[in-house]
Amino acid sequence: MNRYESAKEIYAKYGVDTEKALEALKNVPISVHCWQGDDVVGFDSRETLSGGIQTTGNYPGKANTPEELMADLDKAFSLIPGKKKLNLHACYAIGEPGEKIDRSKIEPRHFKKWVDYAKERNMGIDFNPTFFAHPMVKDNLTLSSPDGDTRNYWIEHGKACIRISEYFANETGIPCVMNIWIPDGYKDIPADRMGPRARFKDSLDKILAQPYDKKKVYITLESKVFGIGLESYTVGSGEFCLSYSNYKGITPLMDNGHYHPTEVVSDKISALLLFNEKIALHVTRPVRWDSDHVVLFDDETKEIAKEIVRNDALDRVFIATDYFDASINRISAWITGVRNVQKALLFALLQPNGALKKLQDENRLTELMAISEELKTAPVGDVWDEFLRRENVTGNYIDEVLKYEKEILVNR
Ligand code: RNT
Ligand code: ZN
Repeated sequence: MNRYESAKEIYAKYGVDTEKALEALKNVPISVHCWQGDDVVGFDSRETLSGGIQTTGNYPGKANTPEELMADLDKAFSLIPGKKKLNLHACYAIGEPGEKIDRSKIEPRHFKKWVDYAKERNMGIDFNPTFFAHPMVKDNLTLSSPDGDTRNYWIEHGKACIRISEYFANETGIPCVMNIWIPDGYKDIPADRMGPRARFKDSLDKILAQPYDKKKVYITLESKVFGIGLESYTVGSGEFCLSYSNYKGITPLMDNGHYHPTEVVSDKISALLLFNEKIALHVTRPVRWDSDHVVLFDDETKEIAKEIVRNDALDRVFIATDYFDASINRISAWITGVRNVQKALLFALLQPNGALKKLQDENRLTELMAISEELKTAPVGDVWDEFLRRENVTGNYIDEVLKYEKEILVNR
């Protein structure tokens, strides 16, 4: 008997059907963030990263051109099983040679090459306006700035991004998730907390006045607790963003690096699912702070996956990765992180979720603990290997990545 057949039998004893789990996993799209490939630089303004986020490390081989980033994404995608979506930021606009791209006036044509790329690979595209690393960010503020010209510039950017998101959906035939995150905040204690939030609210209202097809574009709003250099006050806080999403009927997005260190997103998912048709996630790994480390197969990632699976919400949660590590091979970073999200989902799909719920409801908590612990060492790895085999993807990706590094990356 091979290892998969043996794992299948072991899981069957718990009442879990591994075939069903594999079938479900292969249909879950993971939106892969393009910005791991070039340390969140992009191709338009090419300013150093700002907005309270930072990449650290200078591992060789980062992508400098659209062609390089596409090639690197291809390498990563070839080593990631399952369904993928491409997650782009507006700063990855591609202009004509010599063209100076104005973010408030970006157009679908600036993303034509990305559309061709996605179509050739049968992928959908998700999108993000880029409200950072740009000369029009004034005093760390964008949509909440007291300066009307600054606000208007970024409102126009937001509206342009909705039009581009709709273009992505039309071209690929797959809905586009457009996520709004702004860095706005203050390093030190502000005198007015309401003013910036009121202006942010008004700016968002103006962006959302752009007509769009709600079946094609899902607009999400991402909250945050603090940024580097913006420690005391964040305009788009948890309460602001969740309230705003509900007020306008858009989708809340939770990034698991954006909460106080002992607060967990896994506990928030059920609450949001009760009040939102869809929710969105940025899966990352915060180490002591919002450090955006590569996602591992760790407890919180598994717990997030369990909450999605056991609440039967695989088609209600938009799952995207969001991290940027410049200290290791960036292609390996992509593969490791995305695979771990998928592996966590598989782990969750291999739990006897109904039976475990029943134990809780019958207050048989001793058994619940014992079985849950046993399941941690059940042969999930053998089922994962079977998934890779069926998807025609090698388990040992590091050899391929290092070969690519030697042949391509170090020569950049
Ligand atoms: C920043 C947010 C945001 C960014 C990306 C690049 O803290 O997490 O999602 O990481 O938009
Ligand atoms: Zn994020």
